[in-house]
Formats: sequence, structure tokens, C-alpha cells
Amino acid sequence: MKKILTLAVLAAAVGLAACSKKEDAATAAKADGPLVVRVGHASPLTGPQAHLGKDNENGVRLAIEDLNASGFEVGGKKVTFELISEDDQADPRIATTVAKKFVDDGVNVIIGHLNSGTTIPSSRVYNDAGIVQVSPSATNPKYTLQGYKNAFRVMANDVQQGKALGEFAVKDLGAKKIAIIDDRTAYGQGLADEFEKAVIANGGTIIVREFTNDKASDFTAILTKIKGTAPDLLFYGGMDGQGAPMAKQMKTLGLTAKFMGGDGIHTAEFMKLAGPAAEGVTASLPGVPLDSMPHGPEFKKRFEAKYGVIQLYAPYCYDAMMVVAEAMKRAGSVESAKFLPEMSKTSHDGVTATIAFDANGDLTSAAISVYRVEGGIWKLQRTVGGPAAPAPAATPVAAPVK
Ligand code: ABU
Repeated sequence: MKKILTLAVLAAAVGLAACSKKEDAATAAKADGPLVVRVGHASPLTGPQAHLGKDNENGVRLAIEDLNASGFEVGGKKVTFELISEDDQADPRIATTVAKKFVDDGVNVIIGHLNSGTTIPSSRVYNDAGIVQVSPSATNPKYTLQGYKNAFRVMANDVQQGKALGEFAVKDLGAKKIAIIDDRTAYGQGLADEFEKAVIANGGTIIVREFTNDKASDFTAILTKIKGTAPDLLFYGGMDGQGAPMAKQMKTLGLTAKFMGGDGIHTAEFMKLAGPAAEGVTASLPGVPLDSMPHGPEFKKRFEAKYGVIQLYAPYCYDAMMVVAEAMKRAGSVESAKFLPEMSKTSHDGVTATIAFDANGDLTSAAISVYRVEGGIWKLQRTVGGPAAPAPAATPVAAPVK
């Protein structure tokens, strides 16, 4: 027994030595070379959300390029940031596998994942490994309510978003009888739940609630059933890959209800896929319009010159990376355990807002903007919360309606 214990202790010691070697390799460096910081990024890089995943990846990439070009130093030592990007296919199980790989690779920080359905399960893996995670786009409130001290988010959540949309549907659009479809993802279902609460709180009625999935493309059966209930408005909790064909099929079926969704449909891709059926659609987006963001116009110009039109979350990804880099600088360390305490002291003058975190890792001041497609562009209707509301402006992410 004693021998077995001795062997076990020896094996553990060898394992620890191997771990420490991996960390050394990951973060440091030859004595005279720069520190190498591994940044793990995960999003769907294939499939129906690939355009959003690439947008996120390029947001992080631009931040890394800027940091590396600036001669960024931590603890008096030059740092080279290295992007390790993985495709989680928007699938919770694949995301968990990706998360374990990142831990094995000894990444210093995670910027991701894109979806709530992948961010929430992977956050447990990062928490267990003590790695700081900043999601630029997962809006389900649960992510930051799990008690994980290492989990942060740089945009408003779906409690705020659902409230703004529900109120707008009833009060501004005058909808009384409302139908809901969601895609049964953590995001789609969660946002639809918050929207439903807000509709009821504002005196509206949910007359029918249906669901689909995040791979579907034919909604004829559900829409036909909903048409029979004659709603004033149909809300969709899900992404643009389903929202756009849904908007088109509503027109084909003669379902004249107003159509509304959350940030998942507020994309240039939605405009392209929905075509003329996009006209009149309402959707929200956390934050103020890009043109009204502190450094939005400058970011847009630089990003689009390199990577093409911004789909949705690229500015938030850029900010997430910069917040982390600043925390590393203040801590004088690129190790999560050392710079984590600095994350809660963040006051970052970002592209999207001045970023500071509350005790849960959510933004202390988060705005939501509601838009409507008018003349082929997403036109701002209202901004609630966050800093002072900007003057109405058209968002530049819109593609022309063909
Ligand atoms: N915020 C909408 C898309 C990402 C998510 O699943 O939360």
C-alpha cells in the first residue's frame, strides 16, 4: 500500500512538473524574448452562424494586432499575444471539448464563446481551471449568475434586452395579441421568456407560443398555425439564419403580424437573406449604435478595411481583449490567477462604451437599442439604459434590401 502511495505521489509530482512546464512554455519565453500570451477564442466558424463566428474572431484578431504593434509590455517585459481560435459549431458538447483543449493548451485567457448555449457549459471548465473568460456576445443572464468569479461579459444581458423589446412591442408598436417562437437554445428560449414577462407586465397577451430549432429552415407549419390566431406581432427568439427565412415565409403565407427579434437577427446577413421581407422588422441590440459609440466610427473604418462589413459583435470582441490586456498590465502578470483581481477594477474607455464590471461580472451600465428596418437600413427607434441616449441614427451594418 505504502509503495502504491509513493508511486502515486511521484506520478502526481511528475504531472505537476509537466503542467508547470506547459505553463512556462505558454507564457514565457526565452529569457531575452517576449512573453507569449495565448488567447483562446471560440465561436461557430462553420455552419449557419459562421459569418458571426468569423466576425467575433476578427474582432479579437484586430485587438491582438493592435496590441502587438504597440509594443505592449507587462511587468516591464514585451508581450506577444497569440490567437488560438477554435470552431465550437454553436454546439454545447463541442464547446466543452474545445474548452478542455484550451485548458490543455495552457491558454492565458478566453474571449468567447459566441453563443449562450456554448458559453454557459464551457464556463464551468474555465472556472475549474482558474482561467479568466470574457464573453463578448452571450447574453443569457445565467452565464454570470453561476458564482464564477472568473466570468465576465461586455454587453447587456437578455433580462435587459427582453424587457426593452416587450415594452416596445406593447407600448410603441401597439401590439396586444402576441405570438412567440423560439429556437430552444439557451439564448433563444431565454430571451423569449424575458420578452414574454415584459409583454405581460405592460398589459399585452401571449396568445400562442411555439418552438423550432437552430438548424430549421421551413417554418410553414408553425406559421400557418400562428396565422390562425391572428396575432398583432410575432416575436422570434433565435438567430438570423432562421429569422430571415421566417420573415420571408410570413409574407408568402400572408401572415401580416409585425415581426420582431433580438440581437440574433440584427445583422447585415439578416438583411441579405430576408430581402424585401426585412422591411418593417424590429430588433434590438445591446449597446448604443456603432456610430454613437465612443470610438465606433474609427473602429468601423479600420475593421472594415481589413475584414469587411461588421456583422454584429466584432467591436465587443475588440473591447473584451483590450480589457484583459489592461488588467494584465495593472497586475504585472499574464497569468489568470494574478490578473483576475484586476478585472473587477476595470474602467476601460472602449469602442463600445466605458466598461466596468459589477460583482457578477456584468456591465455596471448597459444600454439596449431598438431598431426597425426602414428603407433597407436598421433605423434606431430608441435607446434605453447605459449612458446618455444618442440622437437617432441609422446603423452602418445594414445591407441594402434587394
Ligand atoms: N446574444 C445573441 C447571440 C449569442 C447568444 O447565444 O447569446
